[in-house]
Amino acid sequence: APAADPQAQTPPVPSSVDVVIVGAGFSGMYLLHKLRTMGMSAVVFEAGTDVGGTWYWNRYPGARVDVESLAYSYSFDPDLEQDFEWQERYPTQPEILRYAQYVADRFDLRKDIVFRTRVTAAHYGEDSRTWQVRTEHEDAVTARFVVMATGCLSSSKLPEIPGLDSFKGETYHTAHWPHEGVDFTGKRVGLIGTGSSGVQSIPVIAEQAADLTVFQRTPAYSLPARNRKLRADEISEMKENYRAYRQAQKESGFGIPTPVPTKSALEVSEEERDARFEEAWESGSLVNLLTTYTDLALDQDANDTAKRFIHRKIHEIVEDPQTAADLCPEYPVGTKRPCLDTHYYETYNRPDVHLVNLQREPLVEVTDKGVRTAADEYVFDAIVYATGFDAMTGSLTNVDIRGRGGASLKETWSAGPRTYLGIGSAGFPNLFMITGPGSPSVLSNMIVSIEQHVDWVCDAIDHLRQQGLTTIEPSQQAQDEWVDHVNLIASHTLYPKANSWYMGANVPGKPRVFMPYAGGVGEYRKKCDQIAADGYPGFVLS
Ligand code: N01
Repeated sequence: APAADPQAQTPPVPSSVDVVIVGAGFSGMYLLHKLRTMGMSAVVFEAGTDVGGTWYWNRYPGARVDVESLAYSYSFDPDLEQDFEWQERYPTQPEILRYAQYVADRFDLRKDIVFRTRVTAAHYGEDSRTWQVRTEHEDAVTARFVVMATGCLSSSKLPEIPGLDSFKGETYHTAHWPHEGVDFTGKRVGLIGTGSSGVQSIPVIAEQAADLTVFQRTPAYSLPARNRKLRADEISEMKENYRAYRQAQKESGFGIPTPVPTKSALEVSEEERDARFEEAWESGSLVNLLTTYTDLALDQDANDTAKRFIHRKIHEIVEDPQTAADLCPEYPVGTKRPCLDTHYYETYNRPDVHLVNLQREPLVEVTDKGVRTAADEYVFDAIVYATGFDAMTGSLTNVDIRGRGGASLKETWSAGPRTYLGIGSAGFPNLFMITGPGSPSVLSNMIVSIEQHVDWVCDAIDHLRQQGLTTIEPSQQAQDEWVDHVNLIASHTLYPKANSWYMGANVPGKPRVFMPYAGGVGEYRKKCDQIAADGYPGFVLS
């Protein structure tokens, strides 16, 4: 069905509901649907004009997911997964947005979603045991529960250099791409940032622009996606086996079933290892590469074998030796989010594409004409910022959230996020986060982790209802132990060795804490399920 006009359907804001949901991405949409089936009232506030979250905002050229479509989709409704027809192995942003809109239509979600409305504050009243939620339009809603379904990568960031406003040409951020698209034909374009958004958009912008200059502070490890149209037989095979596949997703490490590695990268011959890496490279799957051996994420020497393999690939593809060397990362493979690309490295063989290594010539400022580095001034018609996000905490701490005693979440987290299970935080009763810091979240297939949190939160709310209770909140002790546990697991890995957004390293002044839970989706789910089955130890219920 064609997407309904969201504006026409935007409902009046109720004065009181059981649950306020912040965000109408995949988390908020499923949560709304599930709460309705439980007979609870809910309203969703969404800053955009339609559903889709990440896939609503990130419309830059070349935007795709890097988890396969048949796996990156809701599992909660067996009929939905039978009825939707995915087109590509790695669907484009428009295809995923269409899926979100299809789900919104199918479950009639929009009638409880208030679009164009950003939540600005949520304050807890200890006497009433309710939350007062306010929006940018001065709406005020009272709710028993608030769920931050705000996503891990929603709060975009620009480079911290002077002069951003002085540039006279066009500027774009990949996360706020104009809905009508951008025509770079005949233009000199500068692009800053070589994470997933940069790596995906660079080849597409290069095709169109007269000239493209890429400013790279840290190179990415990227694998060719080998994207293609899905074949009818693979779609029908998945649809026949979906229940078993979904179960395997839930038990897996990354929310994507893959064979569990059994060998160390260091116990096999170089030939055997290279053959395995080659197979992963050819497969076009990041998880295949990351799960080739048991110790890639744990041991520097093991990781170095993968690093050498990818460096060799880059040198084989990129003709100019200096450019190839500049594109080779030094941090361990996988410790910053690796990328999947379509012709990324090949793009640097074009005569009209230039790479500027900011480690040799740092950014100084944006000028009226373009970008100045320590070595040169570059003149552009357009600048694209592919400079990422204040990840995992930004969209939580940007809202004025106040819990017991008026304590602000932002201040409480000033030395790094503190949660129990990445679902709640001590001192903030009945406030839940979907895929919050301290949960597998960004180290997983997001939809698998989203569904798990939504189900867990709904079960907890239902438990309170059944027991005649009103509040649930992590105990300080359980939270402290969980934070220690999350840190301990991270400390056994190579993750802390990179300056990544997982560590908060991309935002100046942000505390350096490894934010996601690295113990795997399956293990994490078991812990959460056990806690629910045992009556929520570690949470205070009242
Ligand atoms: O953001 P990023 P992103 N001066 O933070 C550079 C998901 N995602 O939007 O690495 C100069 O990764 C920064 O340099 P450095 C995915 O989880 C998924 O690309 O900090 N450069 C980096 O190169 C991904 O990881 C998909 O040294 C500056 C880049 O900008 C996450 O979103 C697609 C700078 C930012 O890279 C974020 O990806 C897209 C400065 N001041 C996104 N500040 C898929 O599913 C930043 N940079 C495929």
